Amino acid sequence: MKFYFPEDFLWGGATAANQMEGAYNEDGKGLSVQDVTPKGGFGPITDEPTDDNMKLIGIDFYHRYKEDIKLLAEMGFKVFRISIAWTRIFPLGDELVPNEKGLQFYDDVFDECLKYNIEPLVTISHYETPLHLAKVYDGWKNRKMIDFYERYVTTLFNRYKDKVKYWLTFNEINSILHAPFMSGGIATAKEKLTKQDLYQAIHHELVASALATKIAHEINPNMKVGCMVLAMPVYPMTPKPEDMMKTLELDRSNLLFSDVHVRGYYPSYAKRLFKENGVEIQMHDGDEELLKNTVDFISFSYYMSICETSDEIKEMGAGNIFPGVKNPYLKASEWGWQIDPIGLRYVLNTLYDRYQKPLFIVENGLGAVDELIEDEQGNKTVNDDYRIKYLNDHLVQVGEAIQDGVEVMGYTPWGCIDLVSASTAELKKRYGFIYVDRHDDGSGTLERYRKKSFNWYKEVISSRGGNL
Ligand code: BGP
Repeated sequence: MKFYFPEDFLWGGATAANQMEGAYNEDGKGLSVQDVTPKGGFGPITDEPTDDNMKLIGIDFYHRYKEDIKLLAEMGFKVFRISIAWTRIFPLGDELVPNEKGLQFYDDVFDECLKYNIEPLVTISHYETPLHLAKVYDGWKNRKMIDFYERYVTTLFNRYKDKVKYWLTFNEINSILHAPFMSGGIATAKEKLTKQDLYQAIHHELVASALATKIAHEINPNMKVGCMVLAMPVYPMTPKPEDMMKTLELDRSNLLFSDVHVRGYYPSYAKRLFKENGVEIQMHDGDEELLKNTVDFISFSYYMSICETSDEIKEMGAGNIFPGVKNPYLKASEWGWQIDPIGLRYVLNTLYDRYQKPLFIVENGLGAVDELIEDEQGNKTVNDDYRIKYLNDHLVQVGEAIQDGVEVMGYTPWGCIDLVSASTAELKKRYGFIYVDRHDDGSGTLERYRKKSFNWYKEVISSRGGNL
């Protein structure tokens, strides 16, 4: 591609605390919903942490962050997306005084990033609701969560106002539709959760997100706050008008979240969606006013696209958090996620057409099984050409979208260093440029090794995508 990405393009990678930090009970950290879901976001819940939960040790980033950030700096990272574990700051979630050791840990991590001129991009809540809030309050179903979140974000913004410029309020906020416990700390079983309770919980999160944006801007007007949505373009299976309409409806069930974040009010189509599902949002005085605190940018994850049909479904495909009808024109990853680089250009264009706001691709990547081998010089590495191809093809489409006129702030592929999978809770499914020697049976040295893609990405960054 004869094209250079903008000089100020934020190249980097993305991670989340619960999938990499480990140290689940160190320095005053409380338990989060992740500590009792050893089989991943959709698996059964245990009474307390069990040894088979890979997230309890993760990749031990808590103790190895200096070594890891140094490697990311070597690749030329301009930005590093991490999340803060809510339970390091407020171990239970509803107490008044934060845990100083937890706050200090992130100070140290941010200082380490800034040492290499890497901007931290911080997700405030990434599938890590304090377990106490899930058990006692039923998570975001309860309006009290807005107060706990407000205290949490105010603590973060005050503490890190001079270190962190970019913030995301909730990871993949629309995932609550499909994974209410992992995403929203809602302990009520999914099957028993009424649409009324679900959309009320969503309303609480949307108000909390707007409140966070307001507080951030008051504390430091230079801080930029974004929403974070799981983006999955939906294509009609055929040009049948019925398919087109169903596609629009499925799309809107997700767009509702960005619509409220960007426009500052519920879209007109929500009326019918709520009516047909027997939903009546309980608004408090001031909610509508609060929602007007709209985000500075829109961030999203992109892994795949899906289809929709009005006919009987022939074949469903697997998917990121929610599955979709299979597209016969696409190949899939080993986990059945359909690979669609052009879909990324499509989603960038449609979101930009809709909102005219800067977009940030904060997740993208290929989950794959990697094999550690020794190269001719005797160095351990992984020949991950499949990953290079996936990322290269997607970045070409980002370049196309920029040339289409879309304002793209940056690109942080998921799991830039191997970490535990959110859906399967395994380390078998890897995304990184850096291999971590840890395996699902608990074995491994936790040593880090540069994969082939490490050098490829380093070159992409230094050439500003000129060689894609
Ligand atoms: C997104 C989550 C991440 C991450 C990613 C890959 O939904 O925001 O936390 O894990 O998907 O998914 P998985 O780990 O299931 O392969």
